[in-house]
Amino acid sequence: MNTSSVVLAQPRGFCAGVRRAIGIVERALDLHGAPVYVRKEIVHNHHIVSELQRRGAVFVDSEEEVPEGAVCVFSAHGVSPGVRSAAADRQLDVIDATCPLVSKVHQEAVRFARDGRTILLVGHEGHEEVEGVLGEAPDRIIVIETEDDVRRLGLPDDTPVAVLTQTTLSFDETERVVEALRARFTDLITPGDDICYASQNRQNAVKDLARDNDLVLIVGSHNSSNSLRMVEVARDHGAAAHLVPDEEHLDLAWLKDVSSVGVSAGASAPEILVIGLVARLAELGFDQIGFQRGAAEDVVFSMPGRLADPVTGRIPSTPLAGEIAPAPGGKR
Ligand code: 2E7
Ligand code: F3S
Repeated sequence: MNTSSVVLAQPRGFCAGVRRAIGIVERALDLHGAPVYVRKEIVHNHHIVSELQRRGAVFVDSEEEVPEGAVCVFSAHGVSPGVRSAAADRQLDVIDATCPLVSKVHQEAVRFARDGRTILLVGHEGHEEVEGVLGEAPDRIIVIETEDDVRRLGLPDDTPVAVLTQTTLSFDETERVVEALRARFTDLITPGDDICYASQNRQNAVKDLARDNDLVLIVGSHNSSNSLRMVEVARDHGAAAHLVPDEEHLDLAWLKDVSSVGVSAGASAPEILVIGLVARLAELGFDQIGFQRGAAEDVVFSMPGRLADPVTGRIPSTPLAGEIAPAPGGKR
């Protein structure tokens, strides 16, 4: 008898910032009608982007591409002050979907720069979140990624520094970089909690999945930093692991000699894609489905007051996972 199994991670998938960001675009479409312009991908997931496009969102790379005076949503990853002022110059009607946990890092950057510290921002150069924070104090922020970067920093060891990080990094890897910084700099401060609750919880769940299963599959798009980190965490903890944008990208060669598959999803990946992958695995004989016992998440971020109902003044609640983005062609 075939006893191949699948275990679903808990928690997995949408975080509070993603639910809020997608809800903001949906609400803006309801209030203003199409088109609603969105600067950059609202979250890094191809399925979400195409579903919102189908409903009338227009995704642009720059605020300069948005017609003057039009509604423009800023993505969950945040923007630099330069982008905000360019949008104001074009008199755009801005709705900000920046995750509140990213806004907190912006505020820290402003505060440390004002205090005269050099800010070492641990993160991936070119990622939108890093670009946004960097823009808060471009002359005072240096982006670093690895322990080697720490060694290469051309700063005196007694430079007053502050350490901030991208919110979606690998917790363990970042600890190593921060330790190297602590070992080198004599006047260093770090708030230390920039990696968000959702990244930490998903990574912790993936560690257990990797210990208990031969293979770990992470549902997420290729530009999703937190999803990529989950793949790395699984590999670091002994499992073969792959990123799977959707079930069509499942490579059957990965399943050779595998009897148990752990499945999780990045913070921007909708549950519908997880269901599709699990259904495909079941067709292939992985039909014993189990669930990890993991922490329930109850974090909810409120929607901007700007999206209140014009008649009742009520601010809509943030949509729950599963209410968002049905399968292509599905009904709401
Ligand atoms: C915003 C932030 O959209 P994502 O895949 O983004 P990353 O940063 O992981 O590429 O996931 C949700 C999200 C995570 N972080 C949104 Cl700052
Ligand atoms: Fe925010 Fe973390 Fe999600 S930074 S958008 S809660 S992955």
